[in-house]
Amino acid sequence: MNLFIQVPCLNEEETLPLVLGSMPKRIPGIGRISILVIDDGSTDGTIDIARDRGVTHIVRHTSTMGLARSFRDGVEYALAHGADIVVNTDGDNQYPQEKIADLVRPILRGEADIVIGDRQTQSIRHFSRFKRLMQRFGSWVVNRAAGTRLPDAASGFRAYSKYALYRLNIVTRFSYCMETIIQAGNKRIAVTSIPIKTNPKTRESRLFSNVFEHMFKSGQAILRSYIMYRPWTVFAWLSALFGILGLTPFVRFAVLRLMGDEGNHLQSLVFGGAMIVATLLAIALGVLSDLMRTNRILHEEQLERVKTLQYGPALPAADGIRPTGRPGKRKKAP
Ligand SMILES: Nc1nc2c(ncn2[C@@H]2O[C@H](COP(=O)(O)OP(=O)(O)O)[C@@H](O)[C@H]2O)c(=O)[nH]1
Ligand SMILES: [Mg+2]
Repeated sequence: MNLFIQVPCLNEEETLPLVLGSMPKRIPGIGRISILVIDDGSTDGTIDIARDRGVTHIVRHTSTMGLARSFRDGVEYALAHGADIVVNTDGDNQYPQEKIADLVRPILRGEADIVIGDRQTQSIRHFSRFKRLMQRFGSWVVNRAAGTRLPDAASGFRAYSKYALYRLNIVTRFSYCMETIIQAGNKRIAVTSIPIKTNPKTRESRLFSNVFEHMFKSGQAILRSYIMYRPWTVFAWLSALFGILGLTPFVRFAVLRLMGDEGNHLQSLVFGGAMIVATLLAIALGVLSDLMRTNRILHEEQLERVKTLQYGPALPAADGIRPTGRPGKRKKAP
């Protein structure tokens, strides 16, 4: 089994040595461990540090393209170089590299295809109460959208099997963490999590300047992914809501007429009419997005086949035919 540990970096010269210095040298069940640094257009000495410390796998962007793109390019590189498992960790030394062995274990055993390091955010001291609450709420929303039960949806410390990487396609620019969970849940990819303790904070987050920005961007990513996978749920609820709002004034008008009221109730009827138009629009959008969903599924199947041709076959955990794994239990579809 070939493991690639990828570290996306944007100006991480100060903390990258700590990350590289704490990488595991050997992991039971893993034949080769390769470190991959993805430099997203850093202007400091990140790349020199990586080379000095003996990193030979480097993906370099000439300009900053963002974390999601860096993740995708890293995965492409790792798969092209024979990765069976890819672990993602951050360049700010937030995550405990010693835990990588635990992170890949469920994959080696054929029990899961994605393993997430649960930071146990409720006990992180430097998180404010509000941030903790938002972390919990964010994870709850993601779990609802994905049909999963994961305690820490925003954690970037994860292991992915080759199979999971074949099936995931990242399309949003931000918050690929949330997006991957929603995709995994809807595609019935086995996801699990293990508890980890994060290292002391080295610096402020560069991805988000404050909690509200984090919430806004994550919310956007969740909504977009959800509409992608469950368009009918969204548009059926919207059309039901508009439908009720639209019919109410007409029913009221009919009842009042029967009771002998001669008024024309123009305002409420105009409002009702507008709501009925909105209902029809929501139904039409539902039909269109459902057709697009069918298209997406076909495209994704094609992409999977292309990846299989490019990088060789990959099997899901539930098949339990991993070389080092014991037979996995087939999960019941939720
Ligand atoms: N490629 C890329 N990586 C970034 C960018 N911003 C932050 N990172 C990396 O993403 C990881 C997480 O960033 P960090 O600032 O610690 O955000 P946090 O997850 O909110 O703590 C680190 O490895 C950073 O080097 C970016 O714009 N592009
Ligand atoms: Mg960080």
